[in-house]
Amino acid sequence: MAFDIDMIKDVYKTMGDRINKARELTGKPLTLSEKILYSHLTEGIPSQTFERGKSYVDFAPDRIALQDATAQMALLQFMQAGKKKVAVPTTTHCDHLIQAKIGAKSDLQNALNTSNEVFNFLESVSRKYGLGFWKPGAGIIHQVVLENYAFPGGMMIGTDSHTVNAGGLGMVAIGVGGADAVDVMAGMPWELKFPKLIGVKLTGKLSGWTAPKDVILKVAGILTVKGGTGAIVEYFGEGAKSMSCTGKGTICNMGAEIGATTSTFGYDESMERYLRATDRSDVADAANEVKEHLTGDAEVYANPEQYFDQVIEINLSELEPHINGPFTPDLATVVGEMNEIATKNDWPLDVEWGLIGSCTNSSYEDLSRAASIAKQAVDKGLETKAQFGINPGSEQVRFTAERDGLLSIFEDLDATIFTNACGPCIGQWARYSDPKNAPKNSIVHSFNRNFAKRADGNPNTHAFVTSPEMVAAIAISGRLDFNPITDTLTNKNGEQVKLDEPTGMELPARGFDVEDAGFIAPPEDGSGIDIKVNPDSKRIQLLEPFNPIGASVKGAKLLIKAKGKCTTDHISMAGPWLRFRGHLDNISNNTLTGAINAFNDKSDTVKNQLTGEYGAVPDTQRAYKAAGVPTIVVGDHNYGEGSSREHAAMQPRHLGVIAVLVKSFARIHETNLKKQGMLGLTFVNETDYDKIREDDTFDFVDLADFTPGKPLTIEVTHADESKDTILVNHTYNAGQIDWFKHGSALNLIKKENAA
Ligand code: MIC
Ligand code: SF4
Repeated sequence: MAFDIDMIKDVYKTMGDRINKARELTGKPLTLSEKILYSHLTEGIPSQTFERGKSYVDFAPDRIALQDATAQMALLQFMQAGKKKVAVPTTTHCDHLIQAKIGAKSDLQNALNTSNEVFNFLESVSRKYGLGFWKPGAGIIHQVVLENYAFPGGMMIGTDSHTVNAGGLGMVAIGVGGADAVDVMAGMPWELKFPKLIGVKLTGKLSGWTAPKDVILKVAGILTVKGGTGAIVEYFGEGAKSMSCTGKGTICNMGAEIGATTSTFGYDESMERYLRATDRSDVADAANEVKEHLTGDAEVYANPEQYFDQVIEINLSELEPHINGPFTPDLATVVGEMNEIATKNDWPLDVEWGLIGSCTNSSYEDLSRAASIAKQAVDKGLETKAQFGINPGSEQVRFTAERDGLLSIFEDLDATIFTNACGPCIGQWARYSDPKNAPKNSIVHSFNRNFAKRADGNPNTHAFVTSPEMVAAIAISGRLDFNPITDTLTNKNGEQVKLDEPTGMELPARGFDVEDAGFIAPPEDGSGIDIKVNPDSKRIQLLEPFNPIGASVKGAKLLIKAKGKCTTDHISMAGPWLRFRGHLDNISNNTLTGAINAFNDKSDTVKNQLTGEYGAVPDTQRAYKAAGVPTIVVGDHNYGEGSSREHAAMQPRHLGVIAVLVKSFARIHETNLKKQGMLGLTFVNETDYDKIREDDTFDFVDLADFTPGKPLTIEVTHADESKDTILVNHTYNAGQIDWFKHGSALNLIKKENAA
């Protein structure tokens, strides 16, 4: 039986009327995305239509998920909101704070030893405010959500960019910063700009070595890391129906890597099978009754060009296996072309590690397909050249895979089975003792992100993203350019052998099983629970409200002009810093340390305009703060790409940065800046980026007249006294300007609650 089945039934009860009304108002057939959006308006039955890419809309999501690394800040903020209980079903998942080093058992124990303070904090806050709690080892948030909470036609938000994974079960599931989650936990509407719609028509059928992962690796190659920004990607067509539900989850998951707001698929038999296999026949039965509302209208799928802003068509029968990378997930290479491209670019061809797992590819089906390749290696007398690591997605998957002998196949190849957690995917991989000076090498994995230093902290690691079965094949061969479709390998007896195509099981033939899934339900009434935070704690710090920046900003200095890719990993690195996610002042010591200074091409070395000396970014910024000098950060395109972590906004805010001025933003990061009462601005003329010099001073000329839709003016004074006046755009609506005026969105909630 499913969690919160009554809530799900309520959603289905009201859906039909809302969708019919939306169809009437828009005067056209509807995509699935529109059906879900229009049936989740705060106002209930829609009374108006919205303009895609323009209108800000208030939504009422059905549920929320938090993961340990972001939950700390989200819950610290929620504790200030003055509420007794969360207003919608919410869960906390402990998955990011677990290192991958020796193997599941000792790594989990080590995580408990080192992060118990944080886990205890999260558990007691969850109990107090009525959140379900998934303990360390229970699994990766998005797999656990897919297995337990996602439901077709639902809308959820989560404080992690890969919340979008739940689109595999037909949801509109969106990654947000903690402050957005706090709004919904506090019973307020959740605001989002009505997304644009990209339709992806899938024809044909996957076969052989091609996997669902290749669909999204191909789409990433087409759309690039920012091509999906502000849009929902809706997949449809015969090819979509022919894929498993968890395969669809993989595709939606990596929609985060193209900047998409989310991705989704219409309800079909694969989803029904998955719901029944995961003990949710009640959801499947309820969904079957409202089936027509859980997929796009037939007219839309018959003439997609008329209804989507952009349409892409992919023939699965012709799709080839891909390997994307290094350093960015959209650099797509077809497996057979890797030799030429890698040689040309001097990417190491020897592969040292193959890692299978992450929220993207850690389902039972994924493990079974990869295991079918691993088994051949054993049977055909092959020795693996690279090392192997496996992170199962959840305890349910792990337990079942162990029962069915899949894990022992990997162990026969000396694979390390890591904890059911994020592990290497989030830099929690203790691979080197001195990662900064580690050698150039290649690894392949089935994760979603491969930014520099992400997995192991080594800037020289070239990480490539591919399907789990291809990871297995490449790890066995030890070569990045191995093409299992054409190439042979030499076995122990000196014979040439070929790997057969992978085979797998969509769902376990004997059903899923688990002894302790790792869930702790909250008590009915948690109001008596006392949350204690030690004021000397290095890990958790209660939050102080931010002071408003005010309408008069003069004499601001440039902290850094970042050049090229500046992801949230560059702004607030994960890995070893994850341990400070609940302590704003401590984690602020990593602020922008990964960003490349446009004036010297170095990271973490910027000029302090007060002394003329060069120093680390956090130290320099603290010096400005101590001197009471405001600062701004300048950046390139898609600034803040990557994750939902609001630390990337809160840290600069805490240290006294007042504005971030860039060529363009990633969606979640832009909202996070707004929520924390900062200025997130974009150049009206991108070339003005080139006018910014190292010794510049900035006066905000018309901030007192901060109005929706009206650009702001900044006067830039250079060191030689010459001046440039530059115009900057913003996307603040009236409510968001109010957050700015109050110092943060949370300050406003508190004020409204107190009134
Ligand atoms: C990631 O994949 O980068 C993370 C870690 O899951 C982040 C969230 C975080 O920074 O905690 C994400 O994707 O949102
Ligand atoms: Fe965890 Fe990696 Fe997924 Fe982020 S992308 S939730 S770090 S497994």
